[in-house]
Amino acid sequence: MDEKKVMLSGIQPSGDLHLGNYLGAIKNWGARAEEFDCYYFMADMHTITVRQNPADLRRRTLEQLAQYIACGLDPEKNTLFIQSHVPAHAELGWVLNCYTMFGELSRMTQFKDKAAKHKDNINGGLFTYPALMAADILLYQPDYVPVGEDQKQHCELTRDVAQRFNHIYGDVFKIPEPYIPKAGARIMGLSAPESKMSKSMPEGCVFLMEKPEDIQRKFKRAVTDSDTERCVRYDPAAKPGVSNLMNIYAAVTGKTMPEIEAEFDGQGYGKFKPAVGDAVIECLRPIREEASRILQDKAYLESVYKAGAEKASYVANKTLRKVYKKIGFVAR
Ligand code: ATP
Ligand code: LTN
Repeated sequence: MDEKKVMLSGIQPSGDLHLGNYLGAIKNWGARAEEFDCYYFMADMHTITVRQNPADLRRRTLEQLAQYIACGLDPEKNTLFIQSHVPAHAELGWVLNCYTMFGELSRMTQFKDKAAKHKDNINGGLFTYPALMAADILLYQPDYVPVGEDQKQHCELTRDVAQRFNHIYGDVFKIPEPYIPKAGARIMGLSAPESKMSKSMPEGCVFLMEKPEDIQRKFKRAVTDSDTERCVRYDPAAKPGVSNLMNIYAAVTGKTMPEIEAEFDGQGYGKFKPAVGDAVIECLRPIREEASRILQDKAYLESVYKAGAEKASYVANKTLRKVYKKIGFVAR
């Protein structure tokens, strides 16, 4: 059997996926399965470090799973599961809490940011979250953990905790490397092209499940630039709004910048903006339809996350048994 390198990533079901997430990241994930043995899980246990509405959390967890499948993560080729369905995460999470230092946790910038944002709910879980994340990762002995900038510090801590543990008990954990994915398109907000498209600015953000007419409305209202030229030309410094729309158009149609400039030569923005809207609608249509179909097929969705949890549990329990033995717990 060929030994593929293992890759693992967790995704918090705390918001709806948008065009920036898709073009910048998810679009490229399907192809990874050819090279790596990939695990992806919905990090529902992490999500409750911030207060959630239970119905929304349940809906988002399933919606997000359906959307990932619709975006090309094939459940036959990837292990897709829900974190809380694999109890080993909570179990190793507790153990690693006892090998993670108060000082280390105090230095995490995400804790400081979230504590400042949710002053009325600075709970223990928010503080010890990196120990659970270390458990998420180390259970699967992955070679790589794909992460964005904001999670690098947690990955470093994971490596430190794993090394500390290995130093005491011998080689139990593989030390994972952060994996910096090839940069996808960086998509800026339609209403404010100087900042990245983000769900915190919903007016300039196109969600994957949004209705075509709502998407078109957002594109028609997209901020273009106040220069007098009013032509479709790629120049991110002088024309950030138009260049962002061109980036989006290029990403969804595969056209090059000169091709796009030629296509809209002499036409101003009135034709260009709805054309980008139409192209995005057509790109997202199959994803939205497939995600809706999957969501309605409850039996299928259940079969995916059950099979995923079963496969994940097998791998995770093997590591957990080893850890329990090393630290002196009596075998069950
Ligand atoms: P936000 O909260 O700002 O909407 P997010 O929290 O949904 O963003 P992250 O969890 O930070 O997104 O990131 C998920 C993935 O999507 C990351 O790989 C990140 O690089 C990518 N991503 C997020 N927003 C964009 C964007 N506007 N353009 C390109 N890639 C993006
Ligand atoms: N903390 C991450 C989500 C996450 C994760 C993980 C990512 C939880 N466990 C394990 C990679 C590996 C976040 O907030 N984006």
